[in-house]
Amino acid sequence: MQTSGESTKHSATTNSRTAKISTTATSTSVSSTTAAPTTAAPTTSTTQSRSPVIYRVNVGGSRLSAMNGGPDWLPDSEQHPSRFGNALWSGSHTNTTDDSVAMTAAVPAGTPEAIFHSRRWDADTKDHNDDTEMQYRFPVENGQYEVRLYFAETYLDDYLNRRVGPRKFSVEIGDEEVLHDYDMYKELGHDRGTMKSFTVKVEEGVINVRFKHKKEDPMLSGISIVRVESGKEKNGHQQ
Ligand SMILES: [Ca+2]
Ligand SMILES: [Ca+2]
Ligand SMILES: [Ca+2]
Repeated sequence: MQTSGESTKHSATTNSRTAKISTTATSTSVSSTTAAPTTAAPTTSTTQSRSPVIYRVNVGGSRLSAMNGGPDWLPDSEQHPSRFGNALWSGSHTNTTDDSVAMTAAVPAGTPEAIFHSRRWDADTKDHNDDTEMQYRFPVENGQYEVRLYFAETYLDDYLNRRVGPRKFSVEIGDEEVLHDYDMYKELGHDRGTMKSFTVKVEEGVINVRFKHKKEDPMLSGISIVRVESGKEKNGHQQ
């Protein structure tokens, strides 16, 4: 069982929604490009020094070197939780697997498989009203960004999914719900990683991503923030 009996204290400071992310030009402010093959477009090594990736966090694990330019994946382990997350308040914990994780075409080329070997899951308390949800906040200059969330169900297998699952949670970026009752086992099965991308326009200098319980514990393997310019990613460089 991933749920822990550990109680968590509500933190008004970290749980407040100060982020305001406005809608983009289209009718929906946040667009999902879950499985678009374009996200896995091949890149050349010459774009390494101009990567538009602003942040990478290996959620639940240790620091990982970037495989094709851009910033390293920063640690977010039990011992060294990310400064961008709220692990100390949310009651979230980490876990790892040694099993290999297959990756869908939505995962950008050059993404280290190792990011899927570690994860952070947010313990739920008995009283949902008193629970602090897991969140990540990234300070950024105002502008347009792509928020990339890396998911793999490395805990629930068929047996556990039937016994304690399904795992379902929602994700908010700013005040916008971008994933509703996401069931990654249903979508991916066991030990298969994917990336979901959401484009947001930031007007108040911060990107705030929250993971909201529905059933079992929200779980995340990695997160990255990519700057978008003029509706396109700078240099067309993806990862
Ligand atoms: Ca929590
Ligand atoms: Ca496994
Ligand atoms: Ca990870």
